[in-house]
Amino acid sequence: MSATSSVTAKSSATYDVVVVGAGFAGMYMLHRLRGQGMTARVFEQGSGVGGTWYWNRYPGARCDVESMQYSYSFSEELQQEWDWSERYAPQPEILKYANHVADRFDLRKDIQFDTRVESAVFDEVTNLWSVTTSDGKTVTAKFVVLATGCLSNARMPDIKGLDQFKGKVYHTGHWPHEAVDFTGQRVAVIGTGSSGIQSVPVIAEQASHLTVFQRTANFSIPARNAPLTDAERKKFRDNYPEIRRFAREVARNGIYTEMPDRGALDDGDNERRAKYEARWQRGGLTFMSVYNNLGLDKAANDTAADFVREKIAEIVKDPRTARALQPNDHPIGSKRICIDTDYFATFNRPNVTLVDIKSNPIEEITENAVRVAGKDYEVDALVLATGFDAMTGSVAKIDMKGRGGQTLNQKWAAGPRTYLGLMSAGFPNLFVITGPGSPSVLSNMIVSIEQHVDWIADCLAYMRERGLDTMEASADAEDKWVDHVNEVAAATLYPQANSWYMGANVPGKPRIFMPYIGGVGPYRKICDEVAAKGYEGFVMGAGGSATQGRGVISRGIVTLLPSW
Ligand code: NA7
Repeated sequence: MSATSSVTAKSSATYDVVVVGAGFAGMYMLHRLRGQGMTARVFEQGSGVGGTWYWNRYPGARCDVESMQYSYSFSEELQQEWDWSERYAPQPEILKYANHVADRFDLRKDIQFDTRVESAVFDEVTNLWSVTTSDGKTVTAKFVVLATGCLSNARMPDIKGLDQFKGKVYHTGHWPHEAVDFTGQRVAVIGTGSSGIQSVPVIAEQASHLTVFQRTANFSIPARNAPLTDAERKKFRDNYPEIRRFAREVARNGIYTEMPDRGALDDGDNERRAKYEARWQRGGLTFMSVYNNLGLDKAANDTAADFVREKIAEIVKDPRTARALQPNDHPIGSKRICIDTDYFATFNRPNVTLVDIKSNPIEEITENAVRVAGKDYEVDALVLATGFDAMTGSVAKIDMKGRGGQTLNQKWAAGPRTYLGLMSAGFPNLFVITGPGSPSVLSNMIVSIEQHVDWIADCLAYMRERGLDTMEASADAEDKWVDHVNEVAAATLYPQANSWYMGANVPGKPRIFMPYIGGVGPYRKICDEVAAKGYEGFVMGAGGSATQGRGVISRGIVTLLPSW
């Protein structure tokens, strides 16, 4: 692959690769491509790097994976030198880290900010993609990599009257860059997913009154966030080789932690309770890995769910509010579990009210109030913590045309279809980072991002060495992979929840379990084996002739079930 041109002044520049998005995936992809001597252009809608962490600036926004693990591992110097201040990094610090990485690896010169990719069309004669951007220009590229993120398309709720509200309206996923001060204001938060649960305690401290509108009660575990000491940082740094290896190859979710060797019903009541209590005190996502069958066996899952429901009842003083906050319509963990700082205790404050909108949905938003069951809750500001059109939303906004003029939206009308979450048949030379069909949002995203970027970069090097210029998923391999993804999901409790994993939060979106739940370690092994077998299941070509990678993907991986 020659560096055909890296001219930026012309509107018809040709690159080896166009990367869409400058979040953690796009930045590392650019770094790897440059390292291989390829020309690349990154288009980013925001005015800065960071992706999800650029947009999600709401009060209390933090990562739910510990900072020492939610960080790049590709540079030893970077991971040794960067000082995370807290166990869970707050959003401003993650954004500072993203900017530091951009500076340190001199990434900005190949990133065009404030530019949306509007369309990408594959030319079957030249085997090039034409990529048109919001500044009206078109560039061509041999490859396109979608690094568009999984939680990047904030979803406005379809609530009657929203547009007539006279006060300020904020969406957690699209928060203003200037400081927002709710002091003395009456505030409504609509939505109690992770963003609502993180922002409610912080907003409650400022607002004169906060009303939380809850459609679905959510399970949340205390974060037990705290400043990191030098000794804690050193412990990670000294052991990074093993911690990173474990997260990549062994862990189900890309997080270094103990692997449970028994199920919840293998222990007696007292022992089980003691284990849950210990994890509750420790705090964080690893609550779900006390046992190896909480995601698989409803009776086992109920023991963990009951424990958390009891905790909520202990914390929340008003029994009616406590009951309303206890989730009872989905297994614990089947919606992404939240971690919080004082969320449930916030409902003991005199200035906080919970309104259950499950039984009585919001009727209307008026000029100054949210109306439920005929009652007006007057507010000065609305915070919509209503989530994202996850995993496919940002891809769907780009008009992608592959072979025969078929659009990706047409192909994915009944749900996303990919081979390994990396490519979709009929769309040659188009890669997706952490796409549907890969572990993605079920994992520590940075572990999954690095794996995909490395796989794609190695694949491009392989093609260059052999003079190959096209690659795409075969329809057969894709069908088998989609079946496998569904088969593995169906063996778990996950599809029982109306979650964004299922697309269930977006009216009209097909109900498909989108991420691959077979585990980060087993998934990596599959991807590596596919590459080792000459990119088995992919069709590669040079100058119009095509060859198919050997054989078809192996089946029976369903035995590699997750143990969260
Ligand atoms: P989530 O987890 O999708 O949460 C969105 C919340 O908003 C959830 O409680 C929804 O209730 C609620 N919602 C959505 N639409 C409406 C309408 N129309 N009316 C009332 N309530 C509504 O998004 P987050 O931003 O909190 O978190 C996303 C991920 O980011 C999270 O999992 C972490 O991985 C980080 P529902 O549950 O659909 O009944």
